[in-house]
Amino acid sequence: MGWTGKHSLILNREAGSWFFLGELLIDLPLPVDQPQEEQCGRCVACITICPTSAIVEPYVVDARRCISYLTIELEGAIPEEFRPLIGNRIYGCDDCQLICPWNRYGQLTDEDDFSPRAVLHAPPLVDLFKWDEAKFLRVTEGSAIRRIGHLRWLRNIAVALGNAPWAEENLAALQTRSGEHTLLDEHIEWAIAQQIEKRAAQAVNVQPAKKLRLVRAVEKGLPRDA
Ligand code: B12
Ligand code: SF4
Ligand code: SF4
Repeated sequence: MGWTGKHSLILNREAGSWFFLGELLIDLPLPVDQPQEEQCGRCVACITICPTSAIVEPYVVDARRCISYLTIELEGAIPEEFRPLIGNRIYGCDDCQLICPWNRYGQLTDEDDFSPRAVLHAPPLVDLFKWDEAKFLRVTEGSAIRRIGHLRWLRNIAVALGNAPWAEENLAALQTRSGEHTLLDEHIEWAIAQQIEKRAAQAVNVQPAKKLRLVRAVEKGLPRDA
């Protein structure tokens, strides 16, 4: 089927890593195929691009550092050291796959359910933060996002708002949800402090080098996903 890439995901020559792994239990005697050779070679792009240095050595991911774990699986507070590194990723992360040269060969599926939903395609964070639970459940019906629930959804957006460039509307949005839940409050307070700090410094939004490199790689190698 493929080989294990240094990011620990399975890579296939034709599909890269953009596929789901599934399992069928059947009683038909199928021919046994040959294992594929490792074809990462000397590339270490996934390791160096990872925003939180979660790929601690080739083929080894420290799940506790992975943004996918922090934004999807973790139920409690996101450790403070990772919050600034999460940027605006509010549900999972694909950076180690976006940088991978093998994903240039992946084809788009005809399955409509895998296409971005219009309402979730690059909406402003402040709009997402306004959704009440009923709207969150309605919009994410049939999507994996629904699994994290409204509270974790708001927690993640609060962190992203804290990481956003200074804007009065970001601060206002954060303040409107203050006092709703202790876990959310902890992240809102952190985010408000970030926003106020940026306002005070009148900071210019300097994009971190890793982010600029990833944007260049996606524009060149994966223009479809740019
Ligand atoms: C736990 C998990 C995570 C954790 C930990 C990931 C990690 N790298 O350790 C977290 C939350 C961090 C995570 C993140 C992501 N994940 Co994930 N995750 C899983 C999940 C649910 C279970 C994997 C697992 O640990 N199983 C338990 C172990 C014990 O079993 P195993 O891995 O199958 O290994 C067995 C055999 O393969 C074999 N084996 C494995 N290694 C070796 C080595 C030797 C020497 C031997 C002899 C045997 C052997 O023995 C093991 C025991 O039976 C799988 C889905 C699934 N059900 O498998 C998806 C899965 C691995 N994730 C997937 C994806 C896409 C992601 C993300 C990109 C999600 C995102 N967009 O945010 C990120 C990528 C992060 C990364 N670089 O790994 C895909 C990978 C697709 C692919 N092409 O490989 C999977 C397969 C889901 C799917 N069905 O498509 N994930
Ligand atoms: S999914 Fe993101 S945070 Fe997790 S290992 Fe890949 S690049 Fe790192
Ligand atoms: S980015 Fe490079 S090292 Fe990482 S999985 Fe892809 S080919 Fe392998």
